[in-house]
Amino acid sequence: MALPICLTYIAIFSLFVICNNGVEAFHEIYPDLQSISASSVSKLHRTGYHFQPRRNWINDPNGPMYYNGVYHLFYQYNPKGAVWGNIVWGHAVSKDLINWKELEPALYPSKPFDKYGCWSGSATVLPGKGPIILYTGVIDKQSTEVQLYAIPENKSDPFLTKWIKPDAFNPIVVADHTMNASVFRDPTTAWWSKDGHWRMLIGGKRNNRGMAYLYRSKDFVKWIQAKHPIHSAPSTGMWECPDFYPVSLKGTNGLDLSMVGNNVKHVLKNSFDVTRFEYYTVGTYLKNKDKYIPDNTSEDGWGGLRYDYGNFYASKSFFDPSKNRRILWAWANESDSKEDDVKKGWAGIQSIPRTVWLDSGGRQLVQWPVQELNSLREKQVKISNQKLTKGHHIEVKGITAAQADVEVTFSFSSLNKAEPFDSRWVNPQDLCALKGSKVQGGLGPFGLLALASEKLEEFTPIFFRIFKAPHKHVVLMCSDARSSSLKRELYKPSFAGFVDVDLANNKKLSLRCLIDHSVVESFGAGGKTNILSRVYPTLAVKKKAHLFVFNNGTERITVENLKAWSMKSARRT
Ligand code: DQQ
Repeated sequence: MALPICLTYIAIFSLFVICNNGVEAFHEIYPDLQSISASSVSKLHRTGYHFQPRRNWINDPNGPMYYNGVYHLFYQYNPKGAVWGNIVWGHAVSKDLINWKELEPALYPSKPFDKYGCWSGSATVLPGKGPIILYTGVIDKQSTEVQLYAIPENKSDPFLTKWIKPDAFNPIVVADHTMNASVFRDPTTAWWSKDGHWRMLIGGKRNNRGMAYLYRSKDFVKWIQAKHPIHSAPSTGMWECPDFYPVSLKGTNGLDLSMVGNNVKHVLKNSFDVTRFEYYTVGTYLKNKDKYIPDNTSEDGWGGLRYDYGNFYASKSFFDPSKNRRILWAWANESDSKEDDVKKGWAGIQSIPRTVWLDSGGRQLVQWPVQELNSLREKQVKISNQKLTKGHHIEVKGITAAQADVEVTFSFSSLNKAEPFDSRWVNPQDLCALKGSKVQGGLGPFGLLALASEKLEEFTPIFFRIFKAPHKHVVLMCSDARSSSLKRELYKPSFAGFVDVDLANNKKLSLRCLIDHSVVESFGAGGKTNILSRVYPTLAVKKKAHLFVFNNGTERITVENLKAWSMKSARRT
């Protein structure tokens, strides 16, 4: 992918440029709005089954964990308003990752070392000892960040409602004189090694080099910085919310963080503060050297792999020992304007928790909504073997199209009509903007029109388009918000990613879309390329929302099998 334009400008002109990708992932500071709570909360675009608190602002998922039969989700939360500020750790618990009970905030500024905010962090369950939270505290207005620990007041409380920040040893890590303490945050879950040490990472930057600093401890409270960061990369800016974990080369099971061995690779993900998109690599953890070396199968930087090519930031994963899986969460940030966030009294949601594993090719990850989500499926409709010629769309009738789950497999008999691929098309998002769903093609565009109004004044197309490059086919997947709403003051990007599939042997592409009022969360080719879009339709709302399948390419497409379900709302207490 090309360097974002704003970065190029910085490099060339050394100017200060605000690199805003348009999303509210930047949690800009609006002092006058931070503590204004809406008198009522607008329900119109609130989600039915994606997690969001009852009101106000939410951002990063924090410290997700499974402990004593209960899933815990903490999250960055403003208890007083619908913009970022007054940050505490909101807390919700669940038995199934879908139905949630909201509790009082677990961490809130109460000590000199977190007076200006309890920022992101992680939880580690210590065998025989229970969970410990590591998080970032902000100690002053200059945003000096220190790392802190907190423990449950009562480990037998099934919901771990109250947390204590012991004065002894806190802060457990502070930036040394060579570091910039205002870009030093977001400790990871710690892993244990046979040399008797716990290890964890903290995100940062040196000059413009993104850093994942490594720390070691024998007792979890006295931490020593390793000589080198576990990994760093030039020109990537501040690395927020690092996540580092093992993945199995065999099968889809997740692994506990401390797992090493022959059939294990590692993943390092960082959230790049400059554009608020995140990137990961698959690689090798040299534990004796305390180093992580990314494989050369993908770029280590701006052209790298992404979990999701849409509104998806500050993600965090955890190992679920009850089902031997690794689960990934992220903040699905806003595309609505801050004025409307304030009016509606809320902003931000969480993605659906996704199971994540290494693809059999070993080059990339695969993600899929946790199986528990299927418990919300109710009325089902099906379409089988339906031919779609150029310019046709067919309505999927009989479900609640504003709150639905759709799985579809498309097939085609030939690749001959694929359009030529221009090697200058390195940025999928630009290509999607150029070749949107209305631009007629050869093989594609075909896919779904979600949250569509009856006469298609509004719709969010999620679709594939296939190109022919000299030695391979290039598959583009788009989730294009440009026509999603008649409302103007919205962020409406043409999110897109390429899909690494071999179509020569299997002329099929599958798509799953989770549609939930103001979110369309899509999984292409079984979860190889994923895109979450936040959209705010004005006509295609509630019962007035429709769902269509479409083809706008000259090659005839077959909807081999489509299943769509109305989704019940998740229980929120
Ligand atoms: N959000 C937190 C920080 C983190 C950022 C503050 C990422 O700890 O770096 O709310 O969105």
